[in-house]
Amino acid sequence: MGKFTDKYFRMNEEDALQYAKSQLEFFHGDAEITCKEIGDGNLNYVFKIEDKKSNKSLIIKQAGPVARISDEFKVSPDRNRIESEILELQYKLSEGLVPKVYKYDSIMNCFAMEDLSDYEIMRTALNEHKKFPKFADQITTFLVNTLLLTSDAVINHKEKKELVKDFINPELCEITEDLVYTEPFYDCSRNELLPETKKFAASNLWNDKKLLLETAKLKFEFMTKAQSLIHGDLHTGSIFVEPDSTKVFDAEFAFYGPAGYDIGNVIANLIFSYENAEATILDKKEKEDYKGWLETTIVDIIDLFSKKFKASWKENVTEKVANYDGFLEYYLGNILKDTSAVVGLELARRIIGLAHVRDIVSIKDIEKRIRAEKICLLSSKKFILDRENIKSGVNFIKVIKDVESKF
Ligand code: SR1
Ligand code: MG
Repeated sequence: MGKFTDKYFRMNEEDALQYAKSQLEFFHGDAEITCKEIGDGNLNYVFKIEDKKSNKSLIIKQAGPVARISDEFKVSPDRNRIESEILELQYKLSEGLVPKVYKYDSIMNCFAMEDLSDYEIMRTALNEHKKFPKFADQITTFLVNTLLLTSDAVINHKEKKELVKDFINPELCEITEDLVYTEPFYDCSRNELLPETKKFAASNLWNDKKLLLETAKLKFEFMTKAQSLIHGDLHTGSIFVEPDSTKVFDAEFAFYGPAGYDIGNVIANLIFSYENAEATILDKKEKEDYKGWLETTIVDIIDLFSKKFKASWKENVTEKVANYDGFLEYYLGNILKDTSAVVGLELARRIIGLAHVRDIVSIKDIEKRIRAEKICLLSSKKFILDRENIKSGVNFIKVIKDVESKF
């Protein structure tokens, strides 16, 4: 029985190094490889294995039986299979806008993939106020291809149901159902928020019965709307960027859910960068310039998504009734409505709930941080309640600008 072929155990750096040597046909026999654990996410362990001699490197990602952030979350290591399989599928659908997977190992619950160390995590880069002019174009190609081409409008319905089965992901979905759709909307003991923000959340969100009813409807839609094979956690910490290139990773929350969930996550996390820029860039011109780029990016993502979605629909739809007059507009309109709602949910949960974002918590000036948090919370409410009317890029950005002008 081999060390890695018998029974699962959680690897340390030395184990991962041995694993790469003995289980992966990637490095030459004379390679001098090193290993470093570089994971900083909430759930997994990520090892970078490098051979300085040949300059070759790869990443091994291993899932543990509980979340890294807290033992409270018991999460099946099967998420590692889900992630490696969806990355392979998305690689084909999106023409390489995700890292290449080399091997999945169902015993060690790990997979080896392309090392993207030349890239930066997008959240970190945005908080350093860097611009990525091609991002809107690249991410909308990823979104349209992965969301439309996995839907009933395009693929055979029996094949689609097989995919629904393969990507059933109850534990990770439960995390989202709790952390995104439930806990931010009451005084939950797991929430973590500043006392002043808590008062604001209580009077503006927790006491608003109309808002609570909408969040209940949205939670049930998330649980029941098997529309597209979604990434499920598409925030800017799940995206690698280079000046000219974008790669989406960390897809372990993938399942068949509402398409708007992914688009909404991208937009909400750009709004966090926008509020980071508002609070931390002191020079007026520089601030206007950077916020201007983020505005354009948000507007372009919504409008380019709609444009590319319509074009791909005309080219790829196979379902007869989907071609009836008016159906495309109805279908896309619903995705945009869901997008707006998810922008609202993500804005609230990252301020109130357990999992925060560095864009906001790194704002050192406490008054500015509280202002940013209040802007996110009031905008959250608008994105949820007015979702029926928020359909174009300009509509999305107007919500933020209107709320910002009140503070
Ligand atoms: C327990 S996991 C907390 C959060 O981290 C992940 O990236 C997801 O966003 C999840 O909600
Ligand atoms: Mg993640």
